Amino acid sequence: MEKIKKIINNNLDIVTFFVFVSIKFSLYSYSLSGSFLTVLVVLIPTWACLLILCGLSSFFNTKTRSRLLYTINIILTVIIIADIKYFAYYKDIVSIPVLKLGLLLGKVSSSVFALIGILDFIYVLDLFITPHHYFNKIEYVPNRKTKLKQAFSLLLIGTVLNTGSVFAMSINQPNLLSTMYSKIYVAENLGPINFHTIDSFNYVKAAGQKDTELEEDVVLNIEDFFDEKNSNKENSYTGLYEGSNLIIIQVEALQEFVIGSTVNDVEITPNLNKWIKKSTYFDNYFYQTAGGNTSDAEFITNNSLYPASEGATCYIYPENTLDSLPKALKKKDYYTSTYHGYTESFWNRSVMNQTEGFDDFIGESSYNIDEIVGMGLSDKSFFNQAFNMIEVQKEPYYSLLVTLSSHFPYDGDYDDFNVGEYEKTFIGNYLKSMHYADAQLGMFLDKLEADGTLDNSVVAIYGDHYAITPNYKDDLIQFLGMDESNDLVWAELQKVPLIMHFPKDENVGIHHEYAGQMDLYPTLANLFNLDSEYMLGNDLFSDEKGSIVFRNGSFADGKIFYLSGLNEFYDISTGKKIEETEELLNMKKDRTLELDYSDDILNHDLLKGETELDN
Ligand code: GP9
Ligand code: MN
Repeated sequence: MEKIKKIINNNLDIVTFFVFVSIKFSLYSYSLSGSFLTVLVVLIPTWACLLILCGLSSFFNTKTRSRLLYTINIILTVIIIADIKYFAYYKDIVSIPVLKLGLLLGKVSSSVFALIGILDFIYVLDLFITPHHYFNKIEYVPNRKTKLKQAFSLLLIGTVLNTGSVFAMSINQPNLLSTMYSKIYVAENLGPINFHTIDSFNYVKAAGQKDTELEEDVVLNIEDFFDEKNSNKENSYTGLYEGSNLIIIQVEALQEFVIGSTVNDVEITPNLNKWIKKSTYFDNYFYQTAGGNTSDAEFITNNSLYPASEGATCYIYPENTLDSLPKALKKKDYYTSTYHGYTESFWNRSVMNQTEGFDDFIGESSYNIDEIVGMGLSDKSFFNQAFNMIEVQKEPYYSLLVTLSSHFPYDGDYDDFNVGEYEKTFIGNYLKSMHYADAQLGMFLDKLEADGTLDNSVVAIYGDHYAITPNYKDDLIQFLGMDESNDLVWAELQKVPLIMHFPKDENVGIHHEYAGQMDLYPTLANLFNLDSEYMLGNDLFSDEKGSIVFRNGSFADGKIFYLSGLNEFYDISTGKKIEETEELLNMKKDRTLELDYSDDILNHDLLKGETELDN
């Protein structure tokens, strides 16, 4: 007992620091998650980080060590309070891009500091009541060997524990740490030190690339590429809908195969099927998303650039300058807003939507969360509330709505839809989610039609990405009544529908060209007469034959399909593999060039000031 007391007395600064900062980290985690469970989960990484800090301080003499720990305590307290205040206001965590953007706009400091309240005093209390634990002279002067032993032991235990926690998260949620799709989850489960360290690491990694100058001849090549692409863009659709409103609906996990399909002779998507008959329908439209899933779909659609090859674009390039669809429409005096009934910070939307130039992002906190289906606010309630807001918007407007209820694993409380033998199966649940999403979409479109909005609006509806993961491939093949599946069949199944509805039901028809999400912006740019220049996709109404390149280097043009993972070419009409010819090899080189250009644009922020490429 005496011995323990002595150890505590000799290390009073370390013990005080450890105990109080642990409490602060637990409160931090609770403030973000509202759950006691995460408070337990965060304990190990918290202790681990604090042991590392105590270990590092222990290399110094006791006086310096104490002062160092007190200073670190102050810094951590400031970070914690800033994070919590920012979270209370923006439902997001302070990350470097958030901070830079926030300070730039002069928004963060004023709004966040206005939120500081009496409860925050808890976080600074120990700094006032325990300074003597740090500043009173600690008699203990360990010899060099004891000092080093203590420092190394603390450091070692801390490092092992921390690596274990970070590793466990990377196993449970494979892409989370590289894509950071939910910064809050990382912060509340790994604590503020780990979160800010990982965030800084990701930031420095991306910034390192951005600051390097791109060789002049590459910039010239990119310029030539766009010059060529932008020549002769006009066609009979140019400017047809200039000045109309634009409503884009991105539907969660809507794959093409459900369109027109039935279960027990009942249509899965009766509403979309009905609207397709009154619209232009693209039935060979592929998603082109990568690690950023939904957010990639939003990014590709609004920018016609490829998403990042690794990680999530919205997290790696949130500070880039973009030549986006909302910005181009703003030049024509449009009011631009995006609607999504989920946490604002998810996929870094609160930052990325500003970067893309949307006037407003109507996120979760703007809705009455009166009904939950699946991952959050039900599509039904979402559409109803968004409708009321859209109705009173200043015209002309561009509104992007991103749905949520049909999110994986499709186990929401969807309305009854008899899926017969597929009841309680993954496929069956997915079909129910689609039937539900379709009903809500139908209701929304009917309302827009009834009140005359559709008379002067273009509406585009598409799916964001795959719904059926490869482990359910056989179930899907069986549902579709196909005998066998090969890699081409699977690649061909990665389609999402694109429906474009025009005033007075104009332009009805089905287009079979191969196309993808990158093509929507150039199509709209032509229809609305926008002066956007740096789009890598193609106008869907141009006479050129369709083609699509995927982020992983696969590509297709309606005749051949190249699968980059296998380095194999397929003839789409026969479904058979074909030998690589000189022509195909050249095609491969050409196509991948586009991917490089897109990466160059993002990595070197070439659209900054929209001048660098022009020079
Ligand atoms: C959440 C939603 C889901 O906001 O967009 O994203 P996902 O998991 O599909 O990428
Ligand atoms: Mn999604």
